[in-house]
Amino acid sequence: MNNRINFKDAVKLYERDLFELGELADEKRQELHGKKTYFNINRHINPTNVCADVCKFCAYSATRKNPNQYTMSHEEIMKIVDNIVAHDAKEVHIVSAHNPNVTLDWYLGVFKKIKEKYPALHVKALTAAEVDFLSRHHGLTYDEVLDLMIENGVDSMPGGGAEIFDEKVRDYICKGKVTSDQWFKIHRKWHERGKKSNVTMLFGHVESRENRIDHMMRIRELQDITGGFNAFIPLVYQTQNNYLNIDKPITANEILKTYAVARLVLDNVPNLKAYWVTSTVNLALVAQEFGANDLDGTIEKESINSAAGAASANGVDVKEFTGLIKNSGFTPVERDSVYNEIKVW
Ligand code: V47
Repeated sequence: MNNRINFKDAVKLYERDLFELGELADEKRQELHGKKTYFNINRHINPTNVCADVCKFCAYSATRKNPNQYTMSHEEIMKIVDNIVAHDAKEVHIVSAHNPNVTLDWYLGVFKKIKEKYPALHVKALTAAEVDFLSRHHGLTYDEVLDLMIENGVDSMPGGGAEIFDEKVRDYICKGKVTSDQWFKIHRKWHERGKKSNVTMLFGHVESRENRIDHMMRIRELQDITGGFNAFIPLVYQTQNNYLNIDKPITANEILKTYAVARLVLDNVPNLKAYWVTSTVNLALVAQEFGANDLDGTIEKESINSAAGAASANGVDVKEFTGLIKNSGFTPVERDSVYNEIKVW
């Protein structure tokens, strides 16, 4: 592509006035999606918080500041799934900590149970960090883990575990976890199997603007090759109950600039998700004018970010959510997990 934004110019975008930058990103957003804002009816399930890794930003892991360990049984998970299907959910998003005390079948067998009972329910599960953990812990190659995921009914992979790809920052915030190269290797292999995934970026902690741009550039590079990323999801760092000890939270101005810059730099990733869990619903609504065209979903329950202070423990009501999108001048469009449109609300 000829008029691609290079690293230096991307960093310079941050120096622009917020509203000027927003207009540029909005132009791109409108070109791609008009006034449509996508969301889905989904439920997050986090089946265990027992973790072998020690990420400094994490408040969810039970082995850190949270003494309340839990590991759900397949029956408990299925009960939740039965309930959400009865309430019209189209997607279940299953992400766990890295639990060394459970079997591989505990991780994978539940997907098979879900698929056998509800073939139409989309299973988005296992981050690249979990794939790497399962591969190390059970002596399997990435290929073997990914094939097992498909055999057991995983439809797509979430974008977690990306954090910040810069190796120095990564070493500081989550040493020992999946490396950046491994993260990309796993997603590349997944895309080569004809499958889709997302990609996140955890920002607003110790990283610099340059680190964020570097993160986006690495994503753009793989996307040029595979085209397998559906959405880019900047996750705003939540400050509570963890070991990073950031006393100055990121400003709304910098968050909105980051969405806008992402919309402009990631010219080959179709969707930019303002994940309301970490940005707040209010800022996610504003982000619609700064490049974001997706607000994730109703979620119902979420444990990872809410442990660190996000107000997401109980999700949002779909009527209220779509009403807010409409009142902010956009069209709420319910989508499935791979962005087929289901219903205009
Ligand atoms: O990878 C952990 C992040 C992620 C904190 O693919 C934190 O559709 C903020 O990946 N502050 C898991 N974030 C969530 C995730 C996700 C969420 C929504 C949609 C999708 C998708 C993926 O949560 C982890 C980590 O980066 N996280 N601690 C924290 N203190």
